[in-house]
Amino acid sequence: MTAPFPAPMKFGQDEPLRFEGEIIDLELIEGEIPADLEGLLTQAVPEYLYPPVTKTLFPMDMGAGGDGMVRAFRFGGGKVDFATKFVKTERFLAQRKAKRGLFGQYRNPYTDDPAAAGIERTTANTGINFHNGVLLAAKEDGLSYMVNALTLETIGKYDANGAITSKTLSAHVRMDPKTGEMLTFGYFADGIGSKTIRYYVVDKGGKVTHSAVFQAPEAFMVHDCGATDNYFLFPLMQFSTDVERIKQGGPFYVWEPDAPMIMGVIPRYGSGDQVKWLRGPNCVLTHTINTFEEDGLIKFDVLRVDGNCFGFIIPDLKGRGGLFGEAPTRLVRWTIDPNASDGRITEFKDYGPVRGEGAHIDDRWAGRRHRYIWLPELHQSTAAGGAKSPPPPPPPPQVGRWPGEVPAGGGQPRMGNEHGNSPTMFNAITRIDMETGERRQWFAGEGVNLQDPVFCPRSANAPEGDGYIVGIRNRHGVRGGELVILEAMNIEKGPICVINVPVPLKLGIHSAWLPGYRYGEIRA
Ligand code: V55
Ligand code: FE
Repeated sequence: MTAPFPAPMKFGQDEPLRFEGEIIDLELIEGEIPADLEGLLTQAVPEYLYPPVTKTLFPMDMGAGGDGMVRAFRFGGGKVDFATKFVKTERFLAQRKAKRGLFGQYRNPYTDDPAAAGIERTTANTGINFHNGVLLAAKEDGLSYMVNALTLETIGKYDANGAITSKTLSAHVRMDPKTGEMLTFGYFADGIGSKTIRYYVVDKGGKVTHSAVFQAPEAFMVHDCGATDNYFLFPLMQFSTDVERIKQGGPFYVWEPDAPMIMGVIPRYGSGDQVKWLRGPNCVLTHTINTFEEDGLIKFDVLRVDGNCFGFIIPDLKGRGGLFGEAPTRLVRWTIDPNASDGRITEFKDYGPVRGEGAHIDDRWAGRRHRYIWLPELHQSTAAGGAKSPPPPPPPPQVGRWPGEVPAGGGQPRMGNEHGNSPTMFNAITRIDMETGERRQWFAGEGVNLQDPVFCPRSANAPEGDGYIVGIRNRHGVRGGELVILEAMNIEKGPICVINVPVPLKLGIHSAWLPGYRYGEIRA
């Protein structure tokens, strides 16, 4: 039997489940599954096979440390099937064989059991992307794993037949819908805290056709990226690591509140000596929404956070964190001049305040001017201080040597928001028209959480935005979930279909949609 999971890891939606399985033909609760909704919704989900071997826990251990699972819903013919399977990483296989936990804190090999020495510890729990016929399940601290999109069986580690020499590969990549290329990179590419970035262009058939290596100005997190016809962009996020600190059991990342925004720009097929590091104001950029070029200038749509966007999982060294959605956040379109002589970024169009993260576009518009975005948000009435805001939970005990650390035996982790341990990150979704600024929102209701909903085009050639939004809805205190389907252009009308998923659906990370018209590309 497994050692017990630490008490703080067992709240509500976070409870360890550890099951693999499938449900054929889910039950309809309301409405009808549109006959033209055909494709595969996939999501990367952290789910510890065994509890981490650590006496203390950080919020990152709780939210981002688990073994990777791939969760999938396959739509077609007015029906939907469900499946969930662990990615069979080296780490997973070693623990399954040992029948116990071998790995310690989030991205911290110095806290592992001696029996874990030499075993690749990356979890494939963050990003999911489809390229060259396979799903790539990724965690940015190691190589990605290839997963069969039909069976969810793990194929093996992904290094493009040895062409990828980086030790790490990002969870966020960029796909070029025009060429079928995947543009990807690894940071900390030569080890934890290294400034080395390795950048790769992989063609439609899986061959690495270009690569570059260079040094970043700071050893910061490079969680996401951007691509246009002629450039690739590396926005640094102001979170730093320190090998000495993690050797002592400290948190992997801390926020650097005084560092400016730093954006790397390299010609798409450029060499390492052509990379430029442009500086912007003191703000943090979250996930890339889209990037494109006009008149030689790069447009970069992203949320701008004047504060710590990850305060709920990464405090600064003084322990200053923040609740989810607390730091002032605005939707902006930056203008970036890749030839700017002063190396500065100052200009942006401001679309106003938002309380969300992880917007999706119609992916067919990646890299060119798009009109619509769909942004998961925390509805104003339920936000901190809002009319329907429940009383905040008691403050977490300040124990341990490091900000955010709690004993594995008890106490309350510093994660989530005013709703406490089963975090409502999003309970609304907003469609924003980037031409007119118009916003339309659907509020999913009290006591629910929406997980990373994605856009699904109606057909290969449908106009931009013509299709559906599909997402998972959790209800606090209910050990099960639902799929909700909305008309993408009319989300304010609410779901046209609700589907019962009679098993708990713990909080996953990123989702992706593989349209049915691309099924022919799937490789076994
Ligand atoms: C994020 C998530 C991670 C991670 C680093 O979305 C950053 C932010 C789920 O893991 O390791
Ligand atoms: Fe991410």
